[in-house]
Amino acid sequence: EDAIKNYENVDSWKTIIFLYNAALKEVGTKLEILNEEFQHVHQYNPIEHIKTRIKTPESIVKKLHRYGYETSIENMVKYINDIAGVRLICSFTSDIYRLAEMIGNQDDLKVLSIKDYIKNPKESGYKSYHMLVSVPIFLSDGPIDTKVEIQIRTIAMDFWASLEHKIYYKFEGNAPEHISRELKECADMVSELDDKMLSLNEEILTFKAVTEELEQKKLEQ
Ligand code: 0O2
Repeated sequence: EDAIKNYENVDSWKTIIFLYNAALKEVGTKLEILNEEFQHVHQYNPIEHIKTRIKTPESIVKKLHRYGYETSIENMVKYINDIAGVRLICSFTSDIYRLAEMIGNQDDLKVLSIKDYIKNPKESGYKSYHMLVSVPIFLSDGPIDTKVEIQIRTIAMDFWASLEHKIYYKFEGNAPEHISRELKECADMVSELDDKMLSLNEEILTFKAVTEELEQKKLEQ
């Protein structure tokens, strides 16, 4: 309710784009800093890379239409949650949950909703962790809470999602049965790959920790 009230002054497409761009910058910078801090403390980057995007006007109008709403600034702001989108690509599934926790702990971000499509994948096989947050954008006459959708996924999940997205659009949502089936098989392979990479990495980390401990002991002798 509050967030919607804050948008009362938002009356033009230009203002909307300005606001959502500002929100993308805020959240993008925030995540970069968290990633750098993590590197500084743990010598490890949970984020492989960050992508940001503003949804195109065509895509916004299409989504409003799909939801059964008329095209208006008010409806856009109210019903389209992913006008501003940040995608965080990680190496391992464990990074996703680590990042989600870090984001949840930021006092200036309000987590509005979470969709865990990793624990509960979509029909299509889609996997990703979605967080809808709002960030206050401080304008000259006060702050405006602005929504940003954060999608967190592994490199493998991202590879799958971008291919599936292309195919989905090519066939306008009606891909031949065998393509959907094979895409689902690929989604299972992606999960298997992610699980294997994670356990391999854990083994490497344990090995590294043991070797370092031995080295340390040798030095102390
Ligand atoms: P596009 O073309 O990527 O922009 P909401 O109103 O937010 O509650 P919504 O938007 O369906 O409902 O939320 P959800 O489920 O979090 O999905 C938002 C976005 O996730 C989608 O945006 C896609 O980018 C991505 N996504 C969801 N399901 C799939 C899928 O099956 N395959 C792929 N490749 N991506 C998916 P848009 O606006 O639907 O599409």
